[in-house]
Amino acid sequence: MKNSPVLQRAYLLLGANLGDRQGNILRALQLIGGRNMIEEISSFYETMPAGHQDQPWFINLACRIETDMDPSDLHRFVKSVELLMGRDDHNKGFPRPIDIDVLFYETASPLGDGFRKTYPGLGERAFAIAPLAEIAFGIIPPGFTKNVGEIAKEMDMSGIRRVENSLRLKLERDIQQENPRVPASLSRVGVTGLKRILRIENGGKVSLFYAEMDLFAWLGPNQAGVHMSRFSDVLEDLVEEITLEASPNIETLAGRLARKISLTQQGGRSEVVIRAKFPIRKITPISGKNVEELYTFIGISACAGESQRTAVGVEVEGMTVCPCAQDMVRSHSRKLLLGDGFSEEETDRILGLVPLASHNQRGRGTLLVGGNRPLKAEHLVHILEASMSSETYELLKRPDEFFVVNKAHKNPMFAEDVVREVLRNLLDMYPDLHDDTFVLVRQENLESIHQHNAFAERSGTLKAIRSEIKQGFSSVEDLSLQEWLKGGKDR
Ligand code: PH2
Ligand code: MG
Repeated sequence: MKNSPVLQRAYLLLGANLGDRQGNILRALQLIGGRNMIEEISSFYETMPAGHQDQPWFINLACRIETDMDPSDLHRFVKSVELLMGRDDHNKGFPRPIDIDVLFYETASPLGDGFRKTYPGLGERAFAIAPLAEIAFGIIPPGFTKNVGEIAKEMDMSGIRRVENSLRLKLERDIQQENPRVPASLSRVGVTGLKRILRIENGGKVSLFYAEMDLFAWLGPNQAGVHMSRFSDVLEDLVEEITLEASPNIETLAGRLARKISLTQQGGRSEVVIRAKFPIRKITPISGKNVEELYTFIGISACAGESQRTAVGVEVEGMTVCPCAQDMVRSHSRKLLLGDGFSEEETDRILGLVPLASHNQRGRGTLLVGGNRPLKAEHLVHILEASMSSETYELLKRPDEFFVVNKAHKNPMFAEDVVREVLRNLLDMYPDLHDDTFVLVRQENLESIHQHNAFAERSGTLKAIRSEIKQGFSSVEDLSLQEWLKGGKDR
């Protein structure tokens, strides 16, 4: 196929009056889109057959494509789609599962007049002009002096009906509003793993981020499902908001979504969790290379009527070295050194100088902070990284690798140690965080000598955590994230 070096805009008309007419047109669009960019499509139109009247009504639809094919190639291509869809070309002018016509090319081409021809009879065919007017209102087809909109206005449209909400079914009853067979309320109902691209605005600049989100509502004992028509409306609205409107950060976005869900569920409880990937620039420790690492930022918000609670957090991977294995290595080395004739004093000096082996692993840390004082997720990343045996890097030159291994082995930590270190670092770096602030710290070490992971977690208010760390009081309070989210009074 000889392809034009420039992309051309062309308009096509699709028609079907046999079989699943809309289905056939959608299938044809799929096939056309496999070789061309489909830029816009019209609604479906149900149209009276022109020409032979004794055949079923057609469904017609117009589309604009961007193509690198010249008119004769495009013509051959659309015929091949028709054949692929099972059309036999013997009974021209009679019922067919699909018919595709190239109406005209929009742009004048440097490649000659071949591009400036219009489908014969376009000016008399209401079934083509009606859908075309939707997507090419102001365009003057080659050979015409009026634009498509003007042609449409002067045309008899009596045999043309736009298909309304063609793919929607009218619900006879709202099944979700009926009483459930078992009248138990459900704590959380909704969708999980919804994938979206977020727009985050920072300093006037909008950036795109990949995110996954979970959206929930509480369900009363007399409701079979979340108010379904409304909940799907919510989700559609949410999608709009998420994909089109920029937010300053993900916790603000989570807060907005939670409020919206709650409103549409008559002020009932809602919860939104967003996990998005954000890049942060780092510099490798020795070679000083600029690298970009991906971190997971977390925004969580729960709403019930007027009350709302929102938390921001991060999930960060770093490295931990096992203190207890290192201790055994130290004892073993001590025995070897003493056995080889080194004195007690020399042995202690040596063991204090040289790095000691242990097993090490990737540690996955989570830090969530909830309350009225917004912290920046970027900062929480550094608190977590600073609280493990060593941070890790996606790209490491040899000397950097040594630095990381050596640093980690000088700083062995259990999962429990990491959680406590994070708490202390957070309190030290943000001394003026309010006592009501909620904190969750979790560390999961992906053990290299086991198949299982080591786990540690603390959640609660800073008031309780402070009183333990600063005053040595053992706290009875141990508040889970879910409990904290539910108890929201502050907005
Ligand atoms: N196509 C024809 C003949 N008649 N009538 C309607 N309503 N729609 C068509 O697409 C159509 C037609 C020849 O291709
Ligand atoms: Mg035709």
